[in-house]
Amino acid sequence: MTISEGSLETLSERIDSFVLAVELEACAPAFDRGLRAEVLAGLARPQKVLPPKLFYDAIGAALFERICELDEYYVTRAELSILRAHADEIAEAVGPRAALIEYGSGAGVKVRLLLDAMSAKGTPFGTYVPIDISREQLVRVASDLAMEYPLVPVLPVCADYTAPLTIPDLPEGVRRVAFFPGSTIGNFHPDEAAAFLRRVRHAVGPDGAMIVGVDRRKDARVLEAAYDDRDGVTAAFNLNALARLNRELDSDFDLGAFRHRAVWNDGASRVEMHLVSTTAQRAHVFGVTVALAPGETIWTESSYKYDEFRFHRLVRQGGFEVHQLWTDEGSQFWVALLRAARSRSDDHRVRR
Ligand code: AVI
Repeated sequence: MTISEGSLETLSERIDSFVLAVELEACAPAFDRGLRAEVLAGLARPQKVLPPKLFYDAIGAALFERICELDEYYVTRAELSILRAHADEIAEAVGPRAALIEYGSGAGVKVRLLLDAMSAKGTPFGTYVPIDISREQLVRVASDLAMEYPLVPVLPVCADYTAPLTIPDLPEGVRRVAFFPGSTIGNFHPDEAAAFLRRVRHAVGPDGAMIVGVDRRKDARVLEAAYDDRDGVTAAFNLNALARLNRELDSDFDLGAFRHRAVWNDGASRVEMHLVSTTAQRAHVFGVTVALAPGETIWTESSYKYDEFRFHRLVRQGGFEVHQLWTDEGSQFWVALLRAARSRSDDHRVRR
């Protein structure tokens, strides 16, 4: 389905069309076979690991919203302050009639700042393509946005963006700009982050760009407090990974026999979250027995923090170039504008 700026549809036609677009995408069930296999393989490793995407069921998403409001968790505030302060320049970087593709659109709060700035400047809109794994939220947010911004065609895609995915057909010649706020790039290990950026680079093409939120390296105490808050919200968020396995994967973890740990690993430049077993215990996951010794941990998340050297290296590996870095007053965070670097396959495309 292609919706161009010139196609004059009524709002209800447009809402029907994007609901249809969501319906047409095969959206994975909560626990598909792939995730189940990933969980079992992770729990069989010498250092037990669980994939961080486990956090985000409805309970985890609500806990994450509370994290974003915590005093200790500066990340969301810092990024929002940059997006607000530089919305005009960022909107200009997106440019007229560009397709804005948001990876992990969530509640759609941040894209509104860009759309508002574009409206204020009179920049003609292109298509907005929100990608999210949560079908319910995607449909709700897409319909809200279509009503709030009737000139913006919305083409939602229900998919797990950590895996390869297909972007819907867009009008020929339209510039594509990926939007990936929230510093979720930090939840990928660097080689995964580079592979993700390469997929995005492929999706946006040789004239494309990317706007990405990146958390910066800083004092270890600030970082550890951000991931181990006084109110225990992050601890509950972490434990929800096991609670979810109990709810959805026929597991029997004793949630009272784990505690939350967040630790800064300076050499690897990441905050690690673990669940520490406080006792010798056995749990059963989908019929498989998992034994834990006292003090043994399940590593549930990494949150990488970047300095300029590390970030430029990652961006190069991902097939982009850093064009601009905006930061906040406290220099805690960056919103980066990346431009596609030339690649050999582009040359090939040009020659053809
Ligand atoms: C989603 N992501 C960027 C968050 C982060 O900061 O790494 C997830 C999170 N984990 C604990 N607190 C927040």
